[in-house]
Amino acid sequence: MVLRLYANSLSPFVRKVRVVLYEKGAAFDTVEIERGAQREELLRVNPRGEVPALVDGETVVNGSAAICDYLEDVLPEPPLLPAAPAARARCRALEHLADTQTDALQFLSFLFAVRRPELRDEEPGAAASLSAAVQRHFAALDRELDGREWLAGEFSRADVAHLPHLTSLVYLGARISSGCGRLRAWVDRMRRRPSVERDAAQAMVAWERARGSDDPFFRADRIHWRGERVEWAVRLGLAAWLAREVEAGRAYFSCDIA
Ligand SMILES: N[C@@H](CCC(=O)N[C@@H](CS)C(=O)NCC(=O)O)C(=O)O
Repeated sequence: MVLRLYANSLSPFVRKVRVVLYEKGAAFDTVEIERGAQREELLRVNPRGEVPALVDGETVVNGSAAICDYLEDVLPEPPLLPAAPAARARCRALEHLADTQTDALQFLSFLFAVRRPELRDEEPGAAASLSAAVQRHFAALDRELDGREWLAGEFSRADVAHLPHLTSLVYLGARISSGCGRLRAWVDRMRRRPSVERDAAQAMVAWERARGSDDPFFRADRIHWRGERVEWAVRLGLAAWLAREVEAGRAYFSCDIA
């Protein structure tokens, strides 16, 4: 049975799952959801309207962490979760950090740089606070790498989950300072992995396609908010702005329960 991945190559969560699939040498095909018009097709698989979604015969798995857990069960080699309980717990915690806080910082940076560039002038204080928060986050990740080559000791999902967010932040102009030498070296090590190289090339092609599209999946006039993304917007002083976005129908929230 060939696995089927519902994807958009710009999504860091899709990229996490795809790198895991490459690392495991899995056979899979991809349904690239890259036009807004394909949203209905995606909703039939994932009622949250989010990528990634994985279909394996009759089984549908949604959410990148659940998908990676499933892949770990059906394709245990090579393992991407450490075997020792302490390292395993650390790996899961760091993957969660990537999926929540690191994602939110990347999402808001993308908002300021690409989707709502006018915000840089309208909310200069928020833009500056965001840059400072990104630098603090880089420093925190650098500390996590103290005495370790990989975030959870051995190469694992904690590394895979962080990389797409971090390379996006760097692409958007965030600089990993020389004071964060361990993080810089980790990014270089990650980028040299064939799985990561292959995925990054696909993301760049998707980025060029999305920029030229008249109906991109990630639309500037209908932005997907949730959890820590909202929390960070509020922390940065964007609560009133976000309330106006909701009122104008430009903010979209996923829902598990109708
Ligand atoms: N918790 C989910 C998050 C997935 C997610 O947020 N996907 C975003 C792309 S990064 C999405 O599909 N958003 C729908 C939209 O923007 O319309 C996971 O880990 O897979």
